[in-house]
Amino acid sequence: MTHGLISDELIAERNARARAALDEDYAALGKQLDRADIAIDSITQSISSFSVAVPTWGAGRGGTRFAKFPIPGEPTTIHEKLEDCGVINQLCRMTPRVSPHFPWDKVADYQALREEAAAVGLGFDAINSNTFQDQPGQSQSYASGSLSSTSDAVRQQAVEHNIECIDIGRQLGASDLTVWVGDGSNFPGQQDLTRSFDRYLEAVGLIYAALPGDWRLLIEHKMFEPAFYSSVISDWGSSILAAQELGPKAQCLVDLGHHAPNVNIEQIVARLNRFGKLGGFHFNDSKYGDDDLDSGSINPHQLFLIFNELVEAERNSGSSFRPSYMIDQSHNVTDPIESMMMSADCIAASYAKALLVDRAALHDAQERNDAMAAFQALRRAYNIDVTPIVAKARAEAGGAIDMIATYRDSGWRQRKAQERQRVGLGAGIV
Ligand SMILES: [Mn+2]
Repeated sequence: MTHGLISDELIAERNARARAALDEDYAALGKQLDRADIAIDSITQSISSFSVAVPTWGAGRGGTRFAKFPIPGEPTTIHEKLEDCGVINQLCRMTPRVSPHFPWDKVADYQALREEAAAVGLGFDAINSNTFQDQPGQSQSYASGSLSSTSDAVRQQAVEHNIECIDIGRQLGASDLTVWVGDGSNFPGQQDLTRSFDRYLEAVGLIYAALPGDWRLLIEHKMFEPAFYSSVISDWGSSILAAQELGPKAQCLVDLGHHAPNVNIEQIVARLNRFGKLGGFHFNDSKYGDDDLDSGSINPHQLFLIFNELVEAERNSGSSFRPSYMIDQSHNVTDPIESMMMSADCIAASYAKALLVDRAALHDAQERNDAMAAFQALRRAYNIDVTPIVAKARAEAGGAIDMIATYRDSGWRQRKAQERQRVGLGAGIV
């Protein structure tokens, strides 16, 4: 399954060294959870079935608008990116799908690309279109917007690109199209705030009409950047209005870094789910106004509260609840493989903690308006160290108990530094 990646013998050998401590910690946690009538194995089972996609563009070092500092051995082609994503999944066993971005990941033969991904244990997740930058040979420019452009020809080009993404996605076995537009304005008065949204709705309606029956169109909002005064799809309000206008196959995608500071994101989750519009998540963290830091690195409590709502939604919605989860961060100072493994670990841990919440006690306290009891129901779960659960789920699936140590021992990046073409110095972005 994972030929050519990290040797399974190395993983087994490293795991053998860490196994006794893990078993001891897992047994101790099991006893602790027993006292609360929770069977630890049922939580481990849920974590084993949990997965989150990784983006192809996250496999390379990111940058800022000031600079990008590449590392030797970082991937530059879609083929190398698939290899690195294969390593991430091989060690963490939680990221079996890759989310590609077009035209960045364009190839001549998508059937071959699908087979290449399968050979390193991967499938494809949501397809991401790109109408926020111009490509060589493109007839129209997105300098003044794409799907909301005042120009018919620009809108048509943007629509056609998205329809091409659907076609590529069908060949790759995907079933979601994520549409994020950078459209917006930098000056008050620059753009008619109503007409730009109308033009967007009309254009995205044409993409919606081209969706195959079992596909979803995920609308990703972003408060600002690249536009700094107004964005056409700036918030979850604009997003859900568009999704409701389009129809049932259109849903909203929440990127954790795309809100105003301190916005109550868990409440947005509850609202979107209530109206069947919670389509997916892009996980990252932010301290100020960015959307780039590693998931849970700044505010793990927020991540837990979000998963608390997701678990509520899961219980209330049954099989219709299938949000598309993806890690969307920019790794400027770390090896992207290490960041994505640890982010997947942190996301799964937040999910595990949310599964530990005593929901009967929580709901009872809520009905009785006992604020402290309700808060304690959450706090008790949040305070539990679930590390052994996530590590156990990973190890049972063949992953590494100590992911970073195993990865560093493997010498993967050093080996790739010999084999891969060095990344040139260049501008930042993404
Ligand atoms: Mn995103």
